[in-house]
Amino acid sequence: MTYLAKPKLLRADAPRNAVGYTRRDYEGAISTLCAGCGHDSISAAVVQACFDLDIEPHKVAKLSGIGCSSKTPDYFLGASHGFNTTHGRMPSVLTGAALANRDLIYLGVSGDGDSASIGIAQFAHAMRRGVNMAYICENNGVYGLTKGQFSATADKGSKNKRGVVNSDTPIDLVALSLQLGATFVARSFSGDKEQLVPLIKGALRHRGPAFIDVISPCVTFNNHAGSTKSYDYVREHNEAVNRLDVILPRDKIETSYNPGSLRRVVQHDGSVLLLRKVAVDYDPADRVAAMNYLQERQTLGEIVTGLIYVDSSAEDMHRHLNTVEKPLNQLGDAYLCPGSKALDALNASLR
Ligand SMILES: Cc1ncc(C[n+]2csc(CCOP(=O)(O)OP(=O)(O)O)c2C)c(N)n1
Ligand code: SF4
Ligand SMILES: [Mg+2]
Repeated sequence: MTYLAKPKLLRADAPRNAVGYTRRDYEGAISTLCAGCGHDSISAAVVQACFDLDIEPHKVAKLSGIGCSSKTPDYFLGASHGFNTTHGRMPSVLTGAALANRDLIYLGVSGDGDSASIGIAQFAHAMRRGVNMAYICENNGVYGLTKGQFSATADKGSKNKRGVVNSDTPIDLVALSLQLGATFVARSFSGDKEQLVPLIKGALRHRGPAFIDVISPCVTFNNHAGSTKSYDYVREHNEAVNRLDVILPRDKIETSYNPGSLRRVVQHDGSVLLLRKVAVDYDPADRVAAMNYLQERQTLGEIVTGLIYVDSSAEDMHRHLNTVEKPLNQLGDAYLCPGSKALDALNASLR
C-alpha cells in the first residue's frame, strides 16, 4: 500500500481558528483519486467546515464503506478517529461506535453504490433509528471504483460512456431519507462549495440523522453527454431552494438581507441556521410538502438542492434508548458490576 503523506511545512502566519488549529490540521493524506473527481471537492468542503466550526480533530470519528468515495476519509481529518468498513456496512459500524461513545462527532461517508445498492438496508435503519450523525453520500450515479457500472441512483434514460441506456428506475436517497425519518436532509453539488460547506456545517451541528446527497461527477466514467450526473448537466438543472449560513452561538448575526427572505432555525446546541430563501414559498420545516416538491421538480427534470428539510427539535437514538452519557470505556467497575444485591433486585423485578 502506498501512503502519500503531505509535507509538513507550514507558514508561520497561517490563520488559526478559535481552538488553535490551522486549516492544514484538518487535512489528510494526498488524494489518489482521478484529477477532477468531484469527491476531492467534497473532501475540501469537509476540511473547511470543520476548520470553521472550531472542531478539535480528535473529537471526530469518520467512517466509510468501500468505493472511491469511501476512500476519501483518508484525505481529510488525518488526526481524527477513522474506520473504513466493508462495502455498505458503514451505518451499522457507526451505530455501534456511537452507542459506545456519544461524545464524538460522527461523520459517515459513502457512495451511491455503497448506500443505494449493497448498503441500502443499513442506510434505511440508520435513518429510522435516529443515529446522531452527518451522513454524506458522494453520488456520481456509477460504481466508480469498479470501472463505471450504473448504480441504483442512475436516472432512467441516462447513458453510460459507451452509449448504453439505463432502463431501471432510480432510487432517490433524499426522498427515501425524508420518508425514513431523517431530521436534516439536504442535496448539493460538489462543484458548489459555497452551498456545500454551510450544509456540512449544519449537518455536523445537527442532533439526529443528517443526510446530505452530494452530486459528485465521476470524470472518468460518468461525465459525458447523456449522463445526468455530469458537471454540465448538474449546472444546467440545479434548482436551489435556499442558501444557508451557519452561525455559532458565540457569533453575532449580521446580515444585510431583507428579513422577509430569511428564515432562522435554532438547533439544539444554540447554533443558528440562517436560510436565505430562493424559492419563496418553500418551507423546509414541512416534511410532506418537501416530499411533494421533490417529486414535482423531478418530473420537470430539475435537481433540487439546498436544505430540503430540517426538524430543529428532533430526538436522536440516545434519547430513544436512554443510553448512558459517559463513554462505555470510561465506566468504572462499580458501575458495570453493581453487585449481587442489585442483581437480585433486578431479577425480582422481572418475576
Ligand atoms: C461485498 C462486496 N461486493 C462488491 C464489491 C465491489 N465493489 C467495490 S466498490 C463498489 C461500488 C462502489 O460504488 P460507489 O459506492 O458508488 O463508490 P464510487 O466508487 O462511485 O465513489 C463495488 C461494487 C466489494 N468491494 N465488496
Ligand atoms: S473513477 Fe470516478 S469516482 Fe473514482 S476517482 Fe476516478 S473520477 Fe472519481
Ligand atoms: Mg458512485
